[in-house]
Amino acid sequence: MSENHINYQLAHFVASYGNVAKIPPSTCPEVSFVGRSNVGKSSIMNKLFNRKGLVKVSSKPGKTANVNFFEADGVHFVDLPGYGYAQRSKAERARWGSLIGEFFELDRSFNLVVSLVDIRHDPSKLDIQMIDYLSDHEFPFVVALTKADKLSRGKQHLQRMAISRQIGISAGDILITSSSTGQGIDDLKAVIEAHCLGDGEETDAVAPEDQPEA
Ligand SMILES: Nc1nc2c(ncn2[C@@H]2O[C@H](COP(=O)(O)OP(=O)(O)O)[C@@H](O)[C@H]2O)c(=O)[nH]1
Ligand SMILES: [Mg+2]
Repeated sequence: MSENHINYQLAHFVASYGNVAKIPPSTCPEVSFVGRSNVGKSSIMNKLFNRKGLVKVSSKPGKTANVNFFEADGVHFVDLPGYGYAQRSKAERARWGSLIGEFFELDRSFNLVVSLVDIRHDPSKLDIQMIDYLSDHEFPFVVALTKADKLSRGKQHLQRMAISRQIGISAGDILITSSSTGQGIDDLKAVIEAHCLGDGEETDAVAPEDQPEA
């Protein structure tokens, strides 16, 4: 990994876990992807990696029930199971809840969580809950609206404003993306790189030498 860029060409599958307790401790920066089933998580990861079939894309929602780890150039990309698929049984929903809950309770390198929301619809109750959870627990996260190619440019910006109000995140902090056209993918890469590369210190953190003497 160079100082400023992740070489996504190096992307490869690492491992799949159905049980959070089996996930080994973080060994590098991690970017995880959350969102409802079918929102476009796998597609956006493939677009980042520029590899069509690396992350399985399903036309049938609700297929990813595992936590899947990919690696590119010393950064882990984590495909988390999707939520909110209506046809799911109560037991499957409960399994999702404990899997995601346990994952975010792990002591890991949560450099960035990418929270995906379909640009065409109002955020669901579960989208709002997910974003509130990330925000309340102070995870570094970015909201990326998916499938922007389905709307005109004008509608995209109107939807971003509407969604911004509903989730309580300023519109300027919400990315507009499309895995079909590549719109917003470079912006997403820039956010990922800002959170994963460099010396690992937050830009607004007080460096040890700047701290007042005790
Ligand atoms: N038009 C359009 N379709 C998309 C886009 N991203 C994903 N899809 C489609 O949405 C469906 C679900 O995508 P997938 O990546 O598997 O969603 P996941 O369940 O969140 O991983 C598939 O049929 C994709 O082809 C996009 O940016 N534009
Ligand atoms: Mg998927």
